[in-house]
Amino acid sequence: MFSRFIARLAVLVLAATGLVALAATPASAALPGFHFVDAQSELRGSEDFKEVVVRCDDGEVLIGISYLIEGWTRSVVVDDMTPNGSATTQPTSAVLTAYESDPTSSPWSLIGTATCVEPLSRDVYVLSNPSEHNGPGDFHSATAQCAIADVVLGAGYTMVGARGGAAVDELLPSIGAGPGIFVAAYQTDAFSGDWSLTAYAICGPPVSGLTTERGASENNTEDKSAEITCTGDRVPISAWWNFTGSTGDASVDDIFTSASTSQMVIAASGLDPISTNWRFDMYVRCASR
Ligand SMILES: [Ca+2]
Ligand SMILES: [Ca+2]
Ligand SMILES: [Ca+2]
Repeated sequence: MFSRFIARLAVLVLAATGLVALAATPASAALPGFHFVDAQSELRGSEDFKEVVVRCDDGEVLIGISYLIEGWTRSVVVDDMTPNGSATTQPTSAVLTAYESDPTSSPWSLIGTATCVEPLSRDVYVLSNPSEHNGPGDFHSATAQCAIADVVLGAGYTMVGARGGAAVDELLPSIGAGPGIFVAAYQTDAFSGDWSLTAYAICGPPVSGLTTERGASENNTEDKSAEITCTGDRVPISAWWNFTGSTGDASVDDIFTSASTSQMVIAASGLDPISTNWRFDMYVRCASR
């Protein structure tokens, strides 16, 4: 009698545990529903400006932004990769724009990619901050910080007034107090007008397996790429870079994302011929799927 009772109790407990586990599965998964969404600019000719909006599916949250310039890349710069969302609204889409840094008659287009997941254990939010110095100048930089208990999942930036005249030299996790994003841009060719740069940090709760992996490209005068593979069951959610030696003469053409290979590739090219060696460091945010 007693043993039958225990056995029955055990079955009931198992059943209850099973129900709890089933109900908890979406929230406890590291990155529930993780996938990439791509969208291509409608304009794909030689127009000097392209824009594309990339949206996560209904009910999903955006945690990372990347892009690919298709076609002619040597004189194209991505001017904006701006998430929507705010300190109180979860991001769900991003606007990407690109300009020709020098006129070309070659066709090109812009493909934006969003890293999308189902809602995490706490809300994802976006904090932004403009550069301290907005106006003329060769160089602008900006930092956006997340709350100390949270982590940076992704990043974005917006330039105003450069219109192809400036390229992002660094977009990487900030070094300093708390999690954040640092972005810096140089003029590609000197211009006298006012321009500004704003940093966006896509912030959220710590997710399991989260690391920042680091790699580096070769150091030479050629166009180049570098790749980082996330280890184990982990996937890349965002990729960042830091050029050395190019000071606005090189820019990132592509941030390839591949969920199947867990790899991210960054490809960069000279906007104008560069006669001295240049390179970039690469950073990828990896997290358990
Ligand atoms: Ca053109
Ligand atoms: Ca812009
Ligand atoms: Ca140029």
